[in-house]
Amino acid sequence: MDSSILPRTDKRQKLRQGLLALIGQHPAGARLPTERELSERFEVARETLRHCLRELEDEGVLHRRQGAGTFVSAQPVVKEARLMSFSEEMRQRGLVPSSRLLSCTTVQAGAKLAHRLMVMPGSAVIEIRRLRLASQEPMALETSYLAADRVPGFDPAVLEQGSLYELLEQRWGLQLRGARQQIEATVLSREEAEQLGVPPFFPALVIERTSTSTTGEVIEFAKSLYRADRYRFEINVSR
Ligand code: 16G
Repeated sequence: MDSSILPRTDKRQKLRQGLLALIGQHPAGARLPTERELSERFEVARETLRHCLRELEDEGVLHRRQGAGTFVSAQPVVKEARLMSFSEEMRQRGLVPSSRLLSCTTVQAGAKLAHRLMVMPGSAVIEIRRLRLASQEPMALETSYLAADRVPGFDPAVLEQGSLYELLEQRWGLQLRGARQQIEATVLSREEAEQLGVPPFFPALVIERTSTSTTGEVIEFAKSLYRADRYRFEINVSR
């Protein structure tokens, strides 16, 4: 469909999504193409483009410097309270999710882990450590634990590219229904900071998530360390 015949709001929405996707491909501080180039690329009038850029500027996604251009801001990613995978969450924000598999081993559940996963102490648990990236930038270090007998034949190689939640669903039909989460502030160790590309003792958010399937089984216990400068947790509350 020719974008010029789209109703105005659809056109704006499409432009906004296109700009967010473009911004997601650039690191913080990168300069975006000029207004002329952007309006040609997205086939919109300069005024429509400016309006959208102003909105994104107000939201802290980008900033403009007089005479110098438009730059990508290091805005924290806002987390919503719907149970989402890292991949879904980043995509929703126009960022490209990816992972680096750091290790995958089978360990014996100690009392605490066994309690969390609702398995017998000493039973086999798969421990997966991943560096999670958003548009190539390190965002979180994530350790996931899965009871080995709930995921027979688990092959970590697929996680280099894909999503754990998708794998759980597609391979073993495990649908996640909800999770209990705990969030705490911390500082990163030297090693963690190095993996996340920040100085030692940099602040971070520790999020622990215990996820349950639609049949009531605990599927995953995960501990994620999110860079505090790139991630913000936000929930809506009502009374
Ligand atoms: C989120 C979950 C994590 C889960 C991952 C799956 C938190 C704190 N943690 O990062 O438990 O393993 O999503 O993401 O939200 P994936 O499907 O993209 O691999």
